[in-house]
Amino acid sequence: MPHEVRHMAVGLQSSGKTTFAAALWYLVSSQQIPTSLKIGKHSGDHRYLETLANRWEEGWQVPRTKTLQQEVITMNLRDAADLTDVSLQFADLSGETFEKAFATRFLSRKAATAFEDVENIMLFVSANDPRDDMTMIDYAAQMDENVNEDEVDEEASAEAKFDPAKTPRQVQVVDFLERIRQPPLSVPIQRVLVIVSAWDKRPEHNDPAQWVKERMPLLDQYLRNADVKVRIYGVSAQGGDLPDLDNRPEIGDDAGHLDQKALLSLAKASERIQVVGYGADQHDLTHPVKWLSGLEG
Ligand SMILES: Nc1nc2c(ncn2[C@@H]2O[C@H](COP(=O)(O)OP(=O)(O)O)[C@@H](O)[C@H]2O)c(=O)[nH]1
Ligand SMILES: [Mg+2]
Repeated sequence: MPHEVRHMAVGLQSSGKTTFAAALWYLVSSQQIPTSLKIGKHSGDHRYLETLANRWEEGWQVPRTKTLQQEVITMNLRDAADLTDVSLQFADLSGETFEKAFATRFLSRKAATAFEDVENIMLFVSANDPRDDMTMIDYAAQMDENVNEDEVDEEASAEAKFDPAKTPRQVQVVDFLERIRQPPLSVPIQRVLVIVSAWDKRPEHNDPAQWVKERMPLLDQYLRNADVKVRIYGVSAQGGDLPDLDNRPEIGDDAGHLDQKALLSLAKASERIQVVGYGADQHDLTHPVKWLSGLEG
């Protein structure tokens, strides 16, 4: 009997989820190169995924305009040998619902329902994000010139209101993971798959686990002690920097075009994809998903 496992892919805005979904859909539907998991049973409406995959194939960023965005993406994959169906859902953590939940400790029933029957979590963070967990004092210590104490506006900082959106990303992400594992949601997570996206922006060392340790030490500590199985992959789903079709740069302005030409010149678009970690084939985005599904030895 085939059985089904359900995963939820989560991450703050711009952490690379939609691009991953577009590249994954292209990869499994084009079947240009062998993959660990195959395209799954047909269910639901795939038009949105097809739009994304077409945009991706043509060498543009995935659509970011509101009218071209869908809140939740679902796709089905399949492990042929095991007869296991894998259902993968993608959801944005920021935006109204989750940002509010972080500050108010209140989550809407609709948002909570999305996590029913979810087994494992795929968490996106981006190697392209600048650090956001420093304060002015941290910065001052890094600057060559000393900051004049008199110039620090004590009153302004005392009056500043708490803005949940300014909470460092790793704090929001750790809080989110812990919150869904605890009652009342009590999602019985056994595996967490961390995808460090935009891995083409990686540091010299090419070690995704090391990147998390250096750049998101709180998340790193949490995962080490959370009593879940963890894997950290580096993924470049785009292969490099691409322009945005809905916000096209002026003709002659080369910014944003940087890697488009080189990426489009590859014979198979699937070969733009780069996956790093745990012996995954270079372009096999399904390798981490197979592990998340408990289908790897
Ligand atoms: N350089 C590079 N940029 C990427 C990659 N994947 C995504 N991005 C960029 O990161 C930004 C956010 O990606 P998106 O998939 O929309 O993130 P989402 O909000 O989590 O769905 C976009 O500007 C993408 O073009 C990648 O592999 N390499
Ligand atoms: Mg998105």
